[in-house]
Amino acid sequence: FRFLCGLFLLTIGYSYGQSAPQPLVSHIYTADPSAHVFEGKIYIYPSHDIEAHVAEDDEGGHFNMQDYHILSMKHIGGKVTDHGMALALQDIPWAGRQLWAPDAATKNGTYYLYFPAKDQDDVFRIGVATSTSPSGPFKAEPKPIEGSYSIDPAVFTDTDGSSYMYFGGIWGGQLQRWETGQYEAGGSKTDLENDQAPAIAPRMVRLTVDMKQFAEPVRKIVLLDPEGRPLLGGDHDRRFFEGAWMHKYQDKYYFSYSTGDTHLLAYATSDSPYGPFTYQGVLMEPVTGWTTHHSIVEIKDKKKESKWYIFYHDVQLSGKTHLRNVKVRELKRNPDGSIQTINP
Ligand code: FUB
Repeated sequence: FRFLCGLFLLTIGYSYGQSAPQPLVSHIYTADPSAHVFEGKIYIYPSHDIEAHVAEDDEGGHFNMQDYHILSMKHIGGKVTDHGMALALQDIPWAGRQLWAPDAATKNGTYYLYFPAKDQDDVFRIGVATSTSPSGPFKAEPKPIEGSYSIDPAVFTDTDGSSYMYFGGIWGGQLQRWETGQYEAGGSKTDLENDQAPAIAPRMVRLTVDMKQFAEPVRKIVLLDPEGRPLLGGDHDRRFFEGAWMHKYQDKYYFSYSTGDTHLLAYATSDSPYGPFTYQGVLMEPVTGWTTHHSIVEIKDKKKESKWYIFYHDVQLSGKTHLRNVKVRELKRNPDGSIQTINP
């Protein structure tokens, strides 16, 4: 009996120590969390997943989201507030359907929500909406950002105040249709049919001072393997698929992303926000569900001690790929700055 009790307590203790992160909210489905610390609070800008009864396909038609809700919490593990609808599809003059993964930024007291949506021609564009509060509501600009295309904007503001947008996603995110700089319905076949060609590149661009337009031509991001060769189209474990994020740690730029059909979160580093970036490894193994998407943010606790966290999603609540729930957990590094791989 004593042995069994001991075993029981040991098991409880073990489970507690290893306790897996739980969904941050369960009253709505949320995904693609972009987290930021604004005004001393943690704000999360997620997609708001819904059951739209659209059949699953490779174009992601089943991700038919209609609005955005913003979440906040005072500290990690604290109560999560849902600030309600911050922006709805019907209030975006140019948008037709599918509000996908957003991000946010701030400058001079204005908050900017960046979001992808398909326009009236069913082509993904990236829009921007503004608010005086990090929790919204946000008012969309009448047109998408000029020259924008594809999905998953991630806006990074560097220590010198310059802001950059990293974006793109292949297949349903349509990036393969922009290889020539113009939209081509057929698009590049590199990802599935041309293994030896350099993989389709994610994109980046500096933003204008008013944060609402691109300040320069969009650039392709060069992703290299550790030997200095471009990652190839057939290298599905390492090549970019979607879900870009940028953070800076000890003067290095960390570009992280999803590998899509191999379901990994990978990262590459550079000395410049423009790259080229050298592949470093996997930061998170596959979660449940087809998609994987994250953000990485530094958060100081009450004692002003800083830790890094990864916000991500899985499908714990629904078991369905298009009905996801956001989570958070600590991101740990090795002394050389490399990121320890998380097995979720
Ligand atoms: O939420 C729709 C899409 O799924 C996102 O834009 C991708 O990053 C993937 O998470």
